[in-house]
Amino acid sequence: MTERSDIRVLVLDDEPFILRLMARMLANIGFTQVATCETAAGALACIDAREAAPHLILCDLNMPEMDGIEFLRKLVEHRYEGSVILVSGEDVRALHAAETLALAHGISVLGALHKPVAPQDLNRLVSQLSAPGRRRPRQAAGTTYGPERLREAIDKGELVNYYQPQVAVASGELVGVESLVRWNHPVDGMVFPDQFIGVAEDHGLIDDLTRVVLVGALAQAREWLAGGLDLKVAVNVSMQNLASLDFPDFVAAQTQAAAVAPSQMVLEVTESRLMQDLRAPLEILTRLRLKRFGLSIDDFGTGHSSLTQLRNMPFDELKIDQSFVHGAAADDTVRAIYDASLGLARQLGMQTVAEGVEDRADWDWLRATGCRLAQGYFIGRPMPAAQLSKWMQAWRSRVQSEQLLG
Ligand code: G
Ligand code: G
Ligand code: MN
Repeated sequence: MTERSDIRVLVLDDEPFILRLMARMLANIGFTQVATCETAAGALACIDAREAAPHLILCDLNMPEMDGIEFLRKLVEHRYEGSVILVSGEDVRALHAAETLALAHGISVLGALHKPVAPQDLNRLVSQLSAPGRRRPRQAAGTTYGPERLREAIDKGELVNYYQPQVAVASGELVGVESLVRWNHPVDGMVFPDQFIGVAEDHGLIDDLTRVVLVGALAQAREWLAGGLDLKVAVNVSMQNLASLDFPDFVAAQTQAAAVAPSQMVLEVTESRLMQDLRAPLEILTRLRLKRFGLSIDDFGTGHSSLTQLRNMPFDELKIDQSFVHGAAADDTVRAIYDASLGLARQLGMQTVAEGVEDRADWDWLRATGCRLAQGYFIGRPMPAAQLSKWMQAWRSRVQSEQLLG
């Protein structure tokens, strides 16, 4: 489906004036098969005419009778397989909420347009129709693995650490890495943590998993030190790890055995579910802090990584979640949350890391706002340790050639 003249478009809006306007705009950019509809019920009838069903629907949100939100749900019930663009005069946050909802429904949403619609914005969104790899909702785990198989993987050493660089925004220098575990599955290939961390947490395997990751990260830190690379190494710690009171002693003993300074290690904590009894996590984190380990509050602003945690737990680093970093420069809401998080960290004397730096605009935004560390695909993807020195060379030359330091 590459030619615009082959694409059946349906415009749904209760205003006949808007329908005429949008139809003309679509015709101007090459769409010849454009139908219009004043009611959601009428649009659903078009979808039910299977062979003539539209490939793309431009949908208004605010309509009498059935509104656009209800229409989105009906689209799923009517097994609509095409794409959707949301169009509304509502404020951008309402439009964004509707877009999120549509994605959660599994609908292929090309984006949202604010009224009055600018022709170039419409053109930009529809150009994704023929582009490969257009946005799809993030799928939940495809395969899930049973606890027995995961147990075996842990014991057999099938888990490997990948490392994602963290660089200083001011100097571009590599400061540290985050360890991100992968399962090198002999049959299925590379399995990502979303598909097994939850299983480990639910079946009492997370302590052993974290220990394997930590020991691997420490060995790697030692190897880098021996090669003259003094890097901070972060490890993700599940809140469930903070239920075993011997955790700090284990961490301290392993760190000492690897001849790594505690201050070189960072433990990133996310609270994925609410903890009832805070005594154990508080004891554990406070002891780790006293031993000079770095403690980072991960995914800040999401889930239960909240203000309450900031108040109670002795964190010395705040990682701004990627959803408040990527696109911050261009989105008022995202920017407000990013600014607030950064300000909070500063007032509390915490280090700041922004994750999810995906493009040059994100990078420039961090430079303008003075976040200390940056992590994300724009800088480097998670990689096996052996690739780090190659990446460092490439990054250094990019810093020069792309003038990343201004
Ligand atoms: O790269 P990525 O797909 O690796 O990681 C997905 C999620 O899995 C992230 O939320 C990350 O924090 C988590 N994760 C990655 N490695 C580990 C780990 O070793 N332990 C825990 N508890 N979570 C991890
Ligand atoms: O531990 P945490 O939940 O912060 O895990 C980081 C997750 O984000 C990992 O899954 C990692 O692979 C992923 N990630 C790292 N850099 C980027 C990025 O620039 N964009 C996006 N979307 N994800 C990233
Ligand atoms: Mn993390």
